[in-house]
Amino acid sequence: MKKVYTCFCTDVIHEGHLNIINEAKKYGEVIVGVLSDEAMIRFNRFPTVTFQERLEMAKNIEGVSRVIVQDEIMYDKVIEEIRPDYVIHGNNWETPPLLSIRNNVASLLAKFGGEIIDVPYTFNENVALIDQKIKEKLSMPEYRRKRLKQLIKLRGIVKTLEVHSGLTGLIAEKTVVEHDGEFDQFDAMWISSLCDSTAKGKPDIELVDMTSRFRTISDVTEVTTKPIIFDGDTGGKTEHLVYTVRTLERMGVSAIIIEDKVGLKKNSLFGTDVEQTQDTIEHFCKKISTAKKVQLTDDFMIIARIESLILEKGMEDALERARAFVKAGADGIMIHSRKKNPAEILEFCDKFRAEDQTTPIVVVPSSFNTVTEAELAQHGVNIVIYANQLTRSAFPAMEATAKDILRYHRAKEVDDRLMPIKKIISLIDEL
Ligand code: SPV
Ligand code: MG
Repeated sequence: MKKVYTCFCTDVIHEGHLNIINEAKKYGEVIVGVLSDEAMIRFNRFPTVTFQERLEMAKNIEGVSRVIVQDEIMYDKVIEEIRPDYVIHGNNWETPPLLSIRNNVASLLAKFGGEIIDVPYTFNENVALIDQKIKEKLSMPEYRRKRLKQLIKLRGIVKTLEVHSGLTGLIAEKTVVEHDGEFDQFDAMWISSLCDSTAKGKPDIELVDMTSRFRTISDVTEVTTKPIIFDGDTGGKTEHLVYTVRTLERMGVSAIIIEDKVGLKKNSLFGTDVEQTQDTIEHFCKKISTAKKVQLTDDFMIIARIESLILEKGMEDALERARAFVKAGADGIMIHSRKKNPAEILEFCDKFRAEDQTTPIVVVPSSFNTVTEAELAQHGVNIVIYANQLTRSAFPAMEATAKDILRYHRAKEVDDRLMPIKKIISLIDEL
């Protein structure tokens, strides 16, 4: 009997999937591959049901003879393993970005004369509603909040992009690329104090108050599903921080990062060019432990940010602080540097990992931007934050457009570099 293979990347079996199975049956024995959690997160969205449940769902479909695990988006391994006569898929893979998967399958099948069967993709109100319900579930605070911890376990490194509005949230949520045969997308979002302040035309000195920062979070949560890491600056007064933690948990935020500085906070990238005062170990530990005590869920993380390298206090000071902050209850350590070279960051990571193999490490490679995610992961980093690149790319683009309109007394000259209105509208979901 001929073998027909199809891969499922779904939390819900709907009529579209059943249609594929019914078509597949006409050609032979039907084998379904279920995409692993890791591959699904990279390619599509975070699963709302467990991998085991997805396997069971596929097994229970009438006419499916065998279910296997597909742990990569590309089909090389499964095709090698089962050598199917046919691979069947909805014809939505005839256009990018899915087209690269179809091309991958076509070239693999060509080696032994296998064939692709494209079936018309089922898209109707019912299917759209199912899709919308999954997104709604993912955006709920109780689901969103715990996802950062889940991602740290599932992802080699959690890729986090700065967002400061609904629109930038949508970019972090929806941008998927296919590059060199691999799909990728951001895992999480960073509500940067620098960019949240900059978007409001204000300096990054804890001037934009928490009520306003919460409003930014709310704008982002309205239109996204990915987990959020909040830049809590110094955390403010401990008596205030406890309220902030409660509010963030309630909003479905996954983590707050607080830095060990006191007094008027300035942006770390100024380093020692401006006056900045580091907190004492004792005082900051008390802040951490008090904040940990008020936390209500197990999902939320309080991450301690160490400014010793920024303030040129040395590696030993950074490590001593890391030990103390973890002991005080910190769920993670963020180590920062403004050097162009990642050497001191990597040295810290190696030394910290030699003593502590489990506490998550967070880094923000704004200055040391030559380092790759793979290198960071090799040195034990769990979360990488691209903290300000969206803002820094948007600002010069907007400024150049404003200048050209003034220069030419009309908008014609800038038109070529503008996104068509239709396209920007298509980014926004309608109910
Ligand atoms: C931010 O994005 O606001 C940060 C990171 O705190 S940095 O600007 O590098 O200090
Ligand atoms: Mg900040």
